[in-house]
Amino acid sequence: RFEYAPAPESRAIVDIKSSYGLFINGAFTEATDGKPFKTISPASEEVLAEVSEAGPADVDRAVRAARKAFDKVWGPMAGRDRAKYLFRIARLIQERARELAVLESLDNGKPIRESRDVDIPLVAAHFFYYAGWADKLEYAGAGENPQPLGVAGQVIPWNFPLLMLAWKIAPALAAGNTVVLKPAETTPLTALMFAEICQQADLPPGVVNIVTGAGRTGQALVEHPDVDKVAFTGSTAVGRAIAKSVAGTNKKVTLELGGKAANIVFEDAPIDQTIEGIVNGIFFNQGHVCCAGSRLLVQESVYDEVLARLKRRMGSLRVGDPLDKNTDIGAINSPAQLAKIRELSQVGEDEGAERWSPECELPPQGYWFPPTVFTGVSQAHRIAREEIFGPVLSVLTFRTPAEAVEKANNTPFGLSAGVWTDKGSRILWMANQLRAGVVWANTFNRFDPTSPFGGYKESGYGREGGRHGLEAYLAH
Ligand code: TXE
Repeated sequence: RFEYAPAPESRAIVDIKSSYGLFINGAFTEATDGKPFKTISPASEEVLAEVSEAGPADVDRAVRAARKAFDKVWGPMAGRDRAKYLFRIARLIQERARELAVLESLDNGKPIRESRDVDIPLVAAHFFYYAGWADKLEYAGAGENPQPLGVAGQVIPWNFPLLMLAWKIAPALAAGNTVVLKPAETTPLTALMFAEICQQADLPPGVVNIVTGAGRTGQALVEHPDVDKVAFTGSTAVGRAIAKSVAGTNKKVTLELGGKAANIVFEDAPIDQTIEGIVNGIFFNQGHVCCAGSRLLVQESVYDEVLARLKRRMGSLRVGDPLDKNTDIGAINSPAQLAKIRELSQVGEDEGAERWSPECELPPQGYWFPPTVFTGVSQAHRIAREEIFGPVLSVLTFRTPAEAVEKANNTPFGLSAGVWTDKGSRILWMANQLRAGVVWANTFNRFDPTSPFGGYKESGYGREGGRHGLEAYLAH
């Protein structure tokens, strides 16, 4: 089927150390009160490295370092000087892009084509974009004399490890804050390589601190009394717990939580583009995407055609080695996530929906799930309501635009939606009716540092990206 097969990307280009400490005050240091843990490649189950777990005392050290850097160096620094560091970081990310892409694919399991062409270029773009803001905050609508908040405690998930770091760190630093960031326990390695990049860029010690560990470390960070701002991306359950734990304090909070986006196909949609958009919407990054188009709403008149073409396209998706440049769907990030995807898929069958996957051979080692579509799904089914966070699509139908809106909005979430139609007026009408932070028209999963991103309802609050993302780190 494939005439040209480029050689897989080589893992030899990245130098992974056998163990990593925490990055505090500009240096790597041993944890004083936590046990090391292992991070593995989900595609091979090979141990990649041992990583320190930060306990409360380590988190406290990191927050103190960030406070000192904020008071003495970064807060008082002129915006144009902060910009220089951010531009330097952005350029170093570009220089080390290939290493970062390979490391991201190894630790996360995502296809190299995505880490190389999407994740890492967007990471650099975020730093370039916010570098440009650092010396312009007094102007351009950011209010009069805006001030940084202080120390930001940031907790990120495993689905876009370095990109979520960039979404958090770039605006925080541009606005004059210092940060303590906790990457997810299954994907800490690119954050630690980013720490090396901070050293290479001569970033003043304490401006960026990386504390690795699991939920306990994250909790110690968000609950630390000297943290001024909490930024979290992850599950709705943990987001709720964080909101409760900071209630009654002066901490500012932004939460970016789950989603169950509707991808809505009208009968006049451009069909080839639409099929690609549906596939990209749910199978990009193994479906580990908070804004994934996991509910496909198809107008009844084109249902048969859309389904037949979608299945044919799914049959050509290649599942396998993340470092193979032909791979479309990589490994599921962890056994826990695989168990969740399997469980919800079983629930879908038990509730009476019809499950279909193309024939596809999965590698013997590692964590894998085939591209899957459920038809005959009703709105009450759990697979139409709960975030599966895997390569699993639920298909529903509608007859009228009003019915499409009603079904699309019938969810506790409100992060994103997609509309496929030839009619410009319908796009505008739908965008106004849909209760979602982002509405894509004739495209899906498109990200840009200039565009704000964030949710309605249980998808959280606050916006990241653009000027809005900067405001989340400023006081007036
Ligand atoms: O999330 P957690 P998990 C959804 C998705 C997925 C489900 C579970 O549906 O299947 O959540 O994923 C840290 N205080 N999303 O279990 O636990 C944790 O260490 C502070 C959607 O991985 O929320 C990690 O760094 N921090 C989502 C981060 O929170 C805590 C992306 C996210 O992990 C903590 C990820 C605590 N008490 C999962 N407990 C999206 N919006 O993109 C855990 N953490």
